[in-house]
Amino acid sequence: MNIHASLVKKKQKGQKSFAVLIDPDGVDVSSLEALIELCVNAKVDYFFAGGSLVLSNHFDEVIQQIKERCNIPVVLFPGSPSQVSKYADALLYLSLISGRNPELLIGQHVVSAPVVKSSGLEIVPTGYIVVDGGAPTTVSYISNAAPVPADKNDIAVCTAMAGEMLGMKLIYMDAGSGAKNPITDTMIHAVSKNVDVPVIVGGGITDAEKAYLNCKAGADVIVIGNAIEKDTSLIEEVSRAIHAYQSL
Ligand code: 1GP
Repeated sequence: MNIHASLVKKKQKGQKSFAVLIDPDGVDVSSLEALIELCVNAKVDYFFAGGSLVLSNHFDEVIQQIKERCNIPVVLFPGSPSQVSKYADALLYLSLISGRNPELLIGQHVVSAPVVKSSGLEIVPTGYIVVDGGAPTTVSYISNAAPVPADKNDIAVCTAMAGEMLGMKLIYMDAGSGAKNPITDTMIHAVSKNVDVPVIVGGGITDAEKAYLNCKAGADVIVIGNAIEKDTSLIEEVSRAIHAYQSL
């Protein structure tokens, strides 16, 4: 299955997707089975896997466990080149286009290119736009790059447009893991109406209503990590809200 093609097809049909973010470092391998079952029952569309820090070495193991237990595609959302696992289905090949740190725009890509290419994964070039979430997040600290100010919709729009014209196949707008303020609906709307590629939105989303409103504003994929780690009952509610949305 081609992940990018499926996202484009869903966008054409106005269907929205729900991605549950698993930080292989944050997840307890023994509790993974229950989490996977909840996601399967709730019809979660994708697992995203990755994190800003590498605190353990069970990245491959977590991906393998997911693949063995369900058919939900696993998409790598790597915080560093070490988070490449051949067991996943696809890799978001992120370039931090909102920042001016050459390492995250192209440097790390050069260093890891042979490994990424030989992984056999579907590689999806993704313009990664970090938006100020109201307090420093791990991604804003680690990236050593200023995020887009939360109220500067025009900067986010121009960044996304430039990313699309450079050939990026997805735009990922992220307020950062556990962001105090998620990205505003007005910014999501402004970006999504100015690019044709699917738009992924994440960072600080904690309830079904916000997920639904983000879809209404133009997000094609909603990503939630932290809130689910705290309360897994959200999976069902959020999934229902996202899938209930069907644009005209
Ligand atoms: C972070 O977009 C993701 O990169 C998800 O953020 O953990 O806050 O849901 P949360």
